[in-house]
Amino acid sequence: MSNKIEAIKKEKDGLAVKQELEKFAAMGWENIPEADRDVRLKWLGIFFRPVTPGRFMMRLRVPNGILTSQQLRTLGEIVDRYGENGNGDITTRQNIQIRGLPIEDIPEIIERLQACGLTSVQSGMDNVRNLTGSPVAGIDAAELIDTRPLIMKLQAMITNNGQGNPEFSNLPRKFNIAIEGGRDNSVHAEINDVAFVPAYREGRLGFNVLVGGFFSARRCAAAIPLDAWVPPDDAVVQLSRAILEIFRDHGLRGNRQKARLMWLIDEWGIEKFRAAVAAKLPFELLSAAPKDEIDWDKRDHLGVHRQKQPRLNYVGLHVPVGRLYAPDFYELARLAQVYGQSEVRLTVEQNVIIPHVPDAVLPSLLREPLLSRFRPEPPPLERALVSCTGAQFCNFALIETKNRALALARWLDQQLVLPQPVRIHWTGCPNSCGQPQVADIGLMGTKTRRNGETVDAVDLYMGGKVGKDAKLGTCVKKAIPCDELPEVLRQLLIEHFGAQPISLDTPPA
Ligand code: SRM
Ligand code: SF4
Repeated sequence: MSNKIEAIKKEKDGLAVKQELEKFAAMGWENIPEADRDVRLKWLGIFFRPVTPGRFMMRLRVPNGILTSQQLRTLGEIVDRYGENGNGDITTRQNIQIRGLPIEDIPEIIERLQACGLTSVQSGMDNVRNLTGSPVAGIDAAELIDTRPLIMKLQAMITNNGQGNPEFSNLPRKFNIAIEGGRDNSVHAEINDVAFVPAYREGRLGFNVLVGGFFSARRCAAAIPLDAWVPPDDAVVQLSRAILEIFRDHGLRGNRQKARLMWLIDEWGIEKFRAAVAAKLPFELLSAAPKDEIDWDKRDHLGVHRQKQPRLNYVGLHVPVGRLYAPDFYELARLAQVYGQSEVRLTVEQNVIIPHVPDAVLPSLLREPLLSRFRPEPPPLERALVSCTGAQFCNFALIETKNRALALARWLDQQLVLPQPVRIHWTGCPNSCGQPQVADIGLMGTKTRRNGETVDAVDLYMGGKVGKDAKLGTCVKKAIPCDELPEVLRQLLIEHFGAQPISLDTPPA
């Protein structure tokens, strides 16, 4: 049995469009054959957006979420050209997407990105997605393993040094990999197809391995132990390669709803799967360490924190729902250059960290005008807000998310005093890009009927736990009309999260 996407891939590999990009740019978006425009271009990270036809989105790869000031400036310059159509988002995979790009300009954009060490290759469709790692790798005082060199090696292997890797250009479906090096599971290991979490085995520090975590409209599953431990070296790359080869060669391809890794593990059983992985490795695959080292609650990395390096700090800035415009890219680049070492980190909460800020200049950084918008200490609900793209740009969306999420969080922050941040995640449809299942309160877009009319609504998720003993939340109430949400959430926060009411203003429209 096959499906439309498998047929498209069989006819011509996704990566083949690399050679045709100049031709597509010359012919204009209306004339590009549909399968190339809507599907295969995603192998280069180029997404046709039916909501804004002619204005493409580009999804980059930002391994471990690390960007330089030069890269930020280049991204700013690229989106700047497109006026009000140009913007960018920090994604839930610690990554950047930029928008508003006409196809005519994309070959030149790719050259500019390459010149500053960025690639968008194989960031969409049936490829390995952005590799997530601890956002404070190398600077976290309590770090166990620095994930940066491992992630860079893995990125080089998977993308063939950013040039595109035909070995992994035809997976049955998307594939997510995360490497955690700290104690707080900052990468959401449990929702990745493969995740490495720090663990001591017989006194040696390495990683226990989890497999099969994923979200889809059909099913959500937390990753399960592979019963494997690897040292923090090339073994991580070799094991990832072995799992990818097995997924590529044996993963289910008939029904795209059942093509993620966990479905293969279900069909084979974890023992057979493990044996197949072990048989591919040039070393003996050891059994898992008895326990992992994830023993902290998840940090959000906002505010000022001391680094492991003396007299240096990292400063986490809250970027409301991850949205960046050209001046924001420029200003972040400047702040990182003036106050740090020309580097920023992105987080899966869609925020940004400026590392390496010396004690002496910290007060001046905290007085910078950008920090009144990208605040180090925002109010508790806005602080922990995450939202997927939603209807503004995503054609799968059943509702608008980012603007609505922000307006509601801001209103609730004015209404209530919260004893601690409450993590609210919005996602515009059941694909769950905004990860409502990891949130304290998850909101998934849907439609409902009220008085004979179809209205925007959300399904309410609760019980998601992150960090130590992470657990997926579940749907507790279906189809709450969005205009009833202010009051519903207000009550929920009072009843379940210790919120105290402070005023009785009118809810946002
Ligand atoms: Fe996603 C498809 C946006 C993280 C599960 N996701 C899409 C598309 C490409 C659909 C489309 O073509 O319009 C969305 C692009 C909209 C746009 O214009 O921005 C989209 N996904 C996103 C981002 C940008 C959400 C965000 O605002 O941050 C995230 C980009 C991550 C990245 O940098 O690579 C994003 N998507 C996720 C995650 C979260 C994660 O990885 O931790 C998930 C759930 C985890 C998982 O995949 O297991 C996720 N996206 C999906 C799915 C369901 C996959 C499945 O197996 O069924 C789809 C639909 C699909 O692939 O068919 C999807
Ligand atoms: Fe689009 Fe749905 Fe993903 Fe949101 S969850 S970005 S609406 S596909």
